[in-house]
Amino acid sequence: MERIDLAGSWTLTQGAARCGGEPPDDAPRAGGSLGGTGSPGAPGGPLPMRIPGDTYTALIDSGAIPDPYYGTRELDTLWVGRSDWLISRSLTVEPAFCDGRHVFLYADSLDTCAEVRLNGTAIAESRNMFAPLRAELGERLRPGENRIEILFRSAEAQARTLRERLPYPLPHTVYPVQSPHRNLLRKVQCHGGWDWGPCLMVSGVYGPIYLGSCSLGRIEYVTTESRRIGRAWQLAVEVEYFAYEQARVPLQIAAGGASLDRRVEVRPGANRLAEVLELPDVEPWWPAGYGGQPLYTLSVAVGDERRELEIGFRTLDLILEDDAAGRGMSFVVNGRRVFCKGANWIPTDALPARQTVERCERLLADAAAANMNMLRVWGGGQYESEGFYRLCDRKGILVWQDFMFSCSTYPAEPWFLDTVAGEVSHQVKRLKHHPSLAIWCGNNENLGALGWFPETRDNLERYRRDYERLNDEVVGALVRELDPGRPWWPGSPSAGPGDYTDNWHDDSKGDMHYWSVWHEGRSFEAYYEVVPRFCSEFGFQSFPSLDTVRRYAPEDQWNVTSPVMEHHQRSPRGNTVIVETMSRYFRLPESFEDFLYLSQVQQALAIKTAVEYWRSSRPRCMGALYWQLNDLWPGASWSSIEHSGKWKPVHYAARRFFAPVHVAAHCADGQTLRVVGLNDTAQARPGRLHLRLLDFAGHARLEEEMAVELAAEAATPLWARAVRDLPVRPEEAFLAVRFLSEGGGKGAAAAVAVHNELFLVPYKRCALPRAEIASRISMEADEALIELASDLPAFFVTLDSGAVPGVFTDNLFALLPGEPRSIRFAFRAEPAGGPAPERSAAEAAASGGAGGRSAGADLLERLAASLKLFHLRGTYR
Ligand code: BMA
Repeated sequence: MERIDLAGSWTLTQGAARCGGEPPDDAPRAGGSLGGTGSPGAPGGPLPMRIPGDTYTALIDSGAIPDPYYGTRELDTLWVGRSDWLISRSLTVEPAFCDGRHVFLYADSLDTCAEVRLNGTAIAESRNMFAPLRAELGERLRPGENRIEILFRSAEAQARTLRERLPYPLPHTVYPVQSPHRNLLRKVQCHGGWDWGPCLMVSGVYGPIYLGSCSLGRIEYVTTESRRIGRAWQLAVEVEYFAYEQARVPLQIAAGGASLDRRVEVRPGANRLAEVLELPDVEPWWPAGYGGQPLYTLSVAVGDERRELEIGFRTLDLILEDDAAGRGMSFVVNGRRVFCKGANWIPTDALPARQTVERCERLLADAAAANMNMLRVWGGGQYESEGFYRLCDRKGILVWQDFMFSCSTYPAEPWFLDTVAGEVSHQVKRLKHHPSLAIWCGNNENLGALGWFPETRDNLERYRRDYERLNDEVVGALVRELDPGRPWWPGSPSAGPGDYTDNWHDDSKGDMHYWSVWHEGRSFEAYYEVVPRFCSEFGFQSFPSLDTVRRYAPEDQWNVTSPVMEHHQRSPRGNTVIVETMSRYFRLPESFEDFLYLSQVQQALAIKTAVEYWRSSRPRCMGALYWQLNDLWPGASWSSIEHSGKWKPVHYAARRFFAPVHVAAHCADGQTLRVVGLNDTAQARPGRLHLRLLDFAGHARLEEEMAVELAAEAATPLWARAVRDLPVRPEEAFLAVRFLSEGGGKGAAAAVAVHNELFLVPYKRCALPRAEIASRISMEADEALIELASDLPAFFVTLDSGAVPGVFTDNLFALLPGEPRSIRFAFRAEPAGGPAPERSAAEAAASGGAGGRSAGADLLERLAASLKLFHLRGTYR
């Protein structure tokens, strides 16, 4: 096949003018300091636009609208989503491209209500951004100059029209800034606003777009299924080949040292060419922490058409087993039960043009660095790019893949079911070969949503039937048909296939979304009241660090209840919950920056409490995915990584509480202190456990050291003591846990050194002394070395590098007298594609190079100038 790639420069025109519509009522106004930049209004003439790309980004790049992430400017740009937009370009076609050949247009991710014209003639329409468009062009493509145009009708306007045609209302969750009836569109649901994101109703093209020319036909999909037979593997390969004519063509398939070469008969239309290869000698693929990720190239050729895929070999089963507590839920890979540890993934940016490969790769590397082995691609976002899944394959990150439906009712009429069927079959065929893809899941919280709205509660049977039609009879049925070897899960949360009970508060079976801490305002101790079989969502919000706040709020807004800070908080009770929790556990800070920091400490404590307790309950609990890994704009949210890429303290904590070998401590019943060894590896870990009850002057009031063994793939109770038997009052001391295990042995395990602390009462009740922390910073190789020592116990010690991007070797730790710590800081550039940070000229100069000196000295100077150190205090004066 030959291609003319249509990526690159196009022009963008506001569609209203072109289509004879009226300009929108709320076209941009000139704004004040927080709002618009004083831009003159809707763009007059055509503007340049990069494809792949989106309308908002093109308008921002041309200066026609301000960056919507700053201040409250988002509100000044809502008109963009209410307009129609036309993109166009010319292209030159050589005669040989068309002569005697079959020509077509392919466009992936047309967002969303798109009409395509070639040389003024309508050639295709698309209404679903999750299914590609393939249009045969025939004579309409001519040698020489051609013009292609795509008109994007306002998705919001289309949704309103669809709403008017519905026989009965289809309610969806409502967010502070939102686009109504988004559930009627096959468009990324969170484009229309969410409880952590803006409403930016973008349109554009986000995937490949090209003209293809072929002599006989084209490969549309290559899918695989592998089966283990003893030590060998059987690889079933299916090639979907679209032929224009009947013919006999050569078919070649090769993978892992096996190959076949034969001639096959194809007929006009779609052909399924199915073959099986036997591979005697391939290494299995494992999730991270369980083994390597060997990948093999599969090459397929039909006629002169070729396709290559990277594939891996593993068995994966979802085991649902009845037991004393109900029914277990665990993933078993190559025969080993995997405790799934990770987070929920949302799109990397609200503006698709800013979703760069570099940012995706950085986030996945950071997930792996925090010992995650599973990410859930959440149903209110998008099926991710090919690069995302390929990286998950390479890093050993299992993917829990939702279909893109979330928190709403959805239509069950034929027009909707048809388009969803096309979407599901495309996505399944596109992604099925990835070894990282662990499970298909119908939707996010749609079953629960049946109980959220007066309309659904009053007519539950009707909406339940609609749910079943869409979710089970279309999505589920197609998954079972097209990918029978992979687990299908009806929704998240769910009690399991065929069970329509709401699983929100049931920890006996299925996956659970445990939101009582946060949405119901319960304390962290509520995590001890449940042992989910698999917790696919639980979370706690924090504010981002000051450097991120600076990127959206001017200094006169640096107070959490200021208009801009509230605008960047989309969870309706969000700030109230953060403040209430703070008053429950801590003495209140006085400065804005301490407030941001303490919000991050309590977020880390919440997630740590849950994960350590649930891991301690293995094998009853076999998965914990917190809400949420990343942010798509800067603001308050449940993320563990800020929009800029900076790790929040909870991400450092995750690296410890998700570590394959860890030691947890809790006092779940309020009476007994327990220490539990957590070991997900296949080898038992012997080591020395050192427990101390230290008072706040740093003196040991109880000290015990013992040899212990952490059993393989298990939680091992190591020590317990009744609180009433402790030699101190609970508010006078804290427990310091140290576990050391030497490396070596079978499988050459690495040495492990765990440190963990537990307070016995809320922090605010303890008389924390004023610790003095001495620090020294120097350069060692290309990293900064920060040496820290404290005269008294200091808690939740956190280093913040300000605007200097990079990662510390540890953070959010206790610093005890006589136990200095050396922390290293690895500098790294922010990945390409983020928004231009709003900073003052002086700050920009400080984050740029000073010139004339060694790069190391320059980096060190920048870090030393921005570095801040936080820790918990009894008083902030
Ligand atoms: C969930 C998710 C999201 C939401 C989050 C925080 O239940 O599925 O829809 O953003 O909680 O409220």
